[in-house]
Amino acid sequence: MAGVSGRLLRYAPPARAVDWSVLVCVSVATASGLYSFTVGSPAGLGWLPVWIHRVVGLVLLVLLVFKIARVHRRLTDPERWQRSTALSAVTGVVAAATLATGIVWGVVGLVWVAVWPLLAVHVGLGLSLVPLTLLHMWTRFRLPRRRDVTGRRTALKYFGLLAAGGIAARLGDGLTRVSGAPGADRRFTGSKPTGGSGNGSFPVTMWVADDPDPIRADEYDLSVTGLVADPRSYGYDDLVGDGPATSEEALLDCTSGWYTVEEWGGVRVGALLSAVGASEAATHVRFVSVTGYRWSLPIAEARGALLATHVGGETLTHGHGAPARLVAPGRRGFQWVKWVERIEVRDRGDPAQWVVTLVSGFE
Ligand SMILES: Nc1nc2c(c(=O)[nH]1)N[C@H]1C(S)=C(S)[C@@H](COP(=O)(O)O)O[C@H]1N2
Ligand SMILES: [Mo]
Repeated sequence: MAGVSGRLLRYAPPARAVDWSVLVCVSVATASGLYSFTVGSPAGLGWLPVWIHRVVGLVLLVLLVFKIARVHRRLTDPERWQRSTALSAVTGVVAAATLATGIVWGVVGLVWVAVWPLLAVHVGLGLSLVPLTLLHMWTRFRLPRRRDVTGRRTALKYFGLLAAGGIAARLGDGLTRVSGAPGADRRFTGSKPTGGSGNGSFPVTMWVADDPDPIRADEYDLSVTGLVADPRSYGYDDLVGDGPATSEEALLDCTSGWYTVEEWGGVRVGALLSAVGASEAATHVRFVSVTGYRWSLPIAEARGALLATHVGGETLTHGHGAPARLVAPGRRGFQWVKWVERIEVRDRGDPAQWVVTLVSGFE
């Protein structure tokens, strides 16, 4: 082992540079991972955050190998244990598990670990890695010195690291595609198809804590209010009549790592807004669930969205948001508000929605 780690370390940047690079990579990976949750379409630079996330993850893998090559004797030799060693070991294990779940996620099809999709496990591990890394650095704090970050050899090593990360990401892509591994049909977001159509073909997914009682169709009341000439409320039969007025194929992509393409039936939100006479001053439309969960869309986008009562020709089940849920093509699943009871026409966006979706269902 000593020989192997010695040889490996010849390619490593200086020790402190590796340590600080780990912190930078963990930060960039966390930011790009979280940011990628908000991206629904690869257009523009939509593909970029996920791509950065994968490259940084692979760089982190190499840094971690360098790091273990350097410190493994401190971990395996009881005489060298310090008070901070346990924390260091836990941080290392969580880092390895985060990388492993991320890589397995990329290569293998949709996998569940008990009730959690593997990607959710990866996200949980990754988020706990942030405080662990900070604490770990705190217990062993060393400022980087000038000679750790300058010099041609160090620059070359860094360039090599980044290039290796980019090439590994590319190679991994190519290999999964050529080998026909189940992971090959992922979207640019990383999400995998669930297959089939209708209520039974995709998982019932709550973002955090929502769990309302089923809403009876004959007690359902949808209000359309706000900056409108003529606020109205609709019963289930007003919305559906003899069947859904419109239908549209749209792709639901959940941040827990799956997607499904379904034929959604319902009412065009634009039709509802015309019926109430939305004001010229309106800029946004907010969709509010019985649980308080809510999301806003710019009004032009909202007009094209669907308030869906049906999926794959079937009446929506309670779990999927019956009597009616938002279908917002091009948006990520968490924005597709279920159990919608209020549509509010407004003249501003709603930054608080980012917090509300995390805490709704707790009261
Ligand atoms: N009110 C409410 N709407 C919600 C959620 C929720 O927890 N509460 N979960 C969202 C998430 S994270 C996703 S991916 C989709 C999932 O829809 P499904 O349960 O029909 O698969 O609904 C979204 N709408
Ligand atoms: Mo989701």
